[in-house]
Parts: sequence; structure tokens; C-alpha cells
Amino acid sequence: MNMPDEKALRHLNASLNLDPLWIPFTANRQFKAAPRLLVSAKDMYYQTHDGRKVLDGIAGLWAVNAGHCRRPIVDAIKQQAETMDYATGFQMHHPAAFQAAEKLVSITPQGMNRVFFTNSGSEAVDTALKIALAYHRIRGEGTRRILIGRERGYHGVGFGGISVGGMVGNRKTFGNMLGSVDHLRHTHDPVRNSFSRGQPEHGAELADDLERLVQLHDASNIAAVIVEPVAGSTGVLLPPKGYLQRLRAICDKYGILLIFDEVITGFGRTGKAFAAQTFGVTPDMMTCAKALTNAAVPMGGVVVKQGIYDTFMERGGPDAAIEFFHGYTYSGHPLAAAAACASLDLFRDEKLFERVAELAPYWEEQAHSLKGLPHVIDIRTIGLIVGIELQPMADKPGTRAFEAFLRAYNKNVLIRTTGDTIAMSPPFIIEKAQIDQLFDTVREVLKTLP
Ligand code: PXG
Ligand code: PLP
Repeated sequence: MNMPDEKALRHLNASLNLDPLWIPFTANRQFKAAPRLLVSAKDMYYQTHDGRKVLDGIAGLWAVNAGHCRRPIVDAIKQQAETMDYATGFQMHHPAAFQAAEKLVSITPQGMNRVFFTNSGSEAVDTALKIALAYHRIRGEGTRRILIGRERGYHGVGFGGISVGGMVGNRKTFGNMLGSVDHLRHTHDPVRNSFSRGQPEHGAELADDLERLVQLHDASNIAAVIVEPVAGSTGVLLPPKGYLQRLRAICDKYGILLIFDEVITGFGRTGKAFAAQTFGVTPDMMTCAKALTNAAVPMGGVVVKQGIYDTFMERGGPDAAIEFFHGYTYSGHPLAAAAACASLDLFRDEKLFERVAELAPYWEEQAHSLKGLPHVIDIRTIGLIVGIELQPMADKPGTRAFEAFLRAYNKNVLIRTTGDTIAMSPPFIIEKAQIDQLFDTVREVLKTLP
């Protein structure tokens, strides 16, 4: 690890001015009163500003799937930075982006083999929604404008993403800016499904909500449905058995595009490259980000079925016409593309997705050993993901889980909380002893929580 020593840390801490920065999704005043800074990282560990080594139980933020600062990725970024920093992608392009696209589509479900690059998951979501609208229009079905999301969905923070998303916190201030949206009910059913191992038994019929929305709006007005195969940010909600299949069938029946938001589930998290493969359901489009570059350089993407791309090429006007009026300055940025190539190679060379599938039973066993501890009302697992739902404190939702986060951090383990659910999703290079450390720490913390 390229670790600052004690003297360097002292200097850093003394010289750092916390005032100018507005920190995302953070209680800024609380944070600045007692900051938690990470200063270096290697493999499974972070080093903190107060000199501690902290086990990363969340792969950065569901993203550093191969572990931190891996040599081949660092080298690829360095080499690209020295060769070419940036080239516009508009009416020009550069080799690394094509190479990254080819490597990416080599692991996506069959037929999903065209990629549009973005710089984040939020941009990938907005791009996918725009592709859906443009696709229908170019086919002469421009009345299809309604975008359907799901309650308790998280699709990033663009206006499109929050509109189809179903997180009240993100929506209450801005969420109705995109008018033509509707939502399926969420699939979380603790009464029937608590402590399920893997996919819950009950709730496939909730997909029939889409039928109801078709009756309400008429299929001729509906463009697409977007769901996370496993809802991550809103508390690790697994799809009930048969649910995604049913959603697929209803979309097919009415010509509605199905979009899987695989920003968290992509790149091995559920034991196969994508959750689409784990659950055996192929969408029309998939969004991805995070682990695409092992989080080393920001990058996202939308993978589409070839037929969608071909439609734009065939009906996009004369050859000199731009078929899709969309793109980011940094779409396919050379450093990101180089990082993506190196990450995808590393996932393959170290068989890291297979490793998730191998570790998953042990992970599940350790997770479910927390059943019966104070406050624990549900445990949900798949691949290397766990959601541990706690009974909220009366009138103070989220407080108990956040307290667990703080206490685990003081015990040198980084976990994540959302509402009153603890979520963990470590890098895939985790060893069994480190899995034990994660769950033992959470166990100790749960015993002492208010
Ligand atoms: N879709 C999904 C399914 C996500 O999980 C995004 C889109 C947005 O990606 P960007 O790169 O724009 O952040 C995400 C991001 C959490 C947490 O605590 C998860 C995310 C973001 C912030 C917090 O689980 N996922
Ligand atoms: N705002 C202005 C004034 C711009 O010129 C651009 C891009 O050229 C953008 C926003 C969008 O930035 P990006 O392409 O990085 O998303």
C-alpha cells in the first residue's frame, strides 16, 4: 500500500480545510464536526486519516469488485495517461473505447452487444431512458412516452433517474419534473418472505402491476420499464421467484422495452457477470457503471440488444446523419476505457465472478447466523450481498443502523447503511477469515446498539 506515514498524516490533518467542499449524500455539519477520511487503499483495506487499517466490507460503494489499487489496473491507467490524456468522442474516437466495448459485450447476455458509454450510473440511466423514447419514435411509435419504474427503486440522481426511481428522499424535492412516469409496487414483503435465503418465494404476481398500468395508460403510450434486478440502495430487495420472468413476458406481450439497471448487480456481484444471467431473464437494455472500471476511473454504459442499435442505423436518415443526438464530453474517456479493459481482463484472469459463486454459500451461512440477535428483523442474501434489516427506533428511522455503521467503523470495518438496513458487498478477493471478521464485528455491534 502506498501509505502516508504518521508524519505525513499529521501534516495532512493539520493542513486540510474542510469548509469549501459540499459533500454528496452526507450530513455535512455532522461530518465536518467529526470527519471520517480515507487516505489510501490496497486490496481489502483502507487506511484512515487517523492511521487505522479498515476492512472494506462494501467494495468502496458496491464498485471495487477486484479489490483496491490492483496493479494491472493502475498500470493501464498510467500508461494511457502518458499516451493520450483525452480525445473527443464526437465525430472522432480512439481505440481504447472500442476495445472496452468489445470486452464488455463478451460477457453480456447473448444478443446484447452494442454499448453506449457514459461517466456514471446516473448518466447511464438517463441515456437508457432517452434511447427508449428515441427508439420508439424512430420506429413510428412516438406515442410511447411513458417510463415506468418501481417503488423503492434507485436509478441515480439525474432528473430521469429520480423520476422513475422510488426513493422518497430523492423524489420529494424534485421527483415530478419528468411528467410521464408511473411506478410498479415494490416487491418487499417481510410478512411472507422474511429470512428467505436467496430469492423469496412470494410475490411473482406483483409483476402483474404492469398489466394494470397497461390497462390504465394503454400499451401504445408506454415506452419502457426500468427495474433493478436486485434493488441495492433501498435495502437489498431480491426479486421473488418468477417475478422477472413475468415482467419480461408482459413487456413482450405489449412491445414495452425492459431495462435492467445493473449498476450494482453488474460485474459478478450475484455470481454471474450480470444479474440477467443469474436470474435467466434477458432485458432489452442494461445500464452499468461502478465495477466496469473497478471504480478506478468514473465510467458507465448502456448495453442494448443489437436490434435496437440496428434500428437507429437503418432508420436514422442518410448516412451522414447523426442517428442519436446524445453524448457526454467524456463518453468513453481514454483513462476510463483503459481502466475498463484492465478490469475486465482481471475479472476474467482471476475468475472473480466464479469466486463469488463459490463464496456465496459461506457468505449466506455467516449472514444468517445473525438471526436472533437484537433488532434484526430480516436478513437477505444473494452472491456477495447482504441486507440486514433492523427494527427502527421509535420516531427515529435510520438512526439505529447509522449508529451501527459508526460503531463498526470504530472497530475497523466499513459497512454501509440505508434506512435501517445494513448492507455489505465486499470485494470478491475477500478471504473466509475476512468474511468472519465482517460478520463478527456486526454481531458485536448489534449486541451493544441502543
Ligand atoms: N442505478 C443504480 C441501481 C445504482 O445503485 C446508480 C444507478 C447511479 O450511479 P452513479 O454512478 O450515478 O452514482 C446507482 C448508484 C448505496 C448507494 O448506498 C448506491 C449508489 C449510489 C449511492 C449510494 O447503496 N448506487
Ligand atoms: N454545460 C456546458 C456549458 C457545456 O458546454 C457542456 C458540454 O460541452 C456541458 C454542460 C455538458 O458537459 P458533459 O459533456 O461533460 O456532460
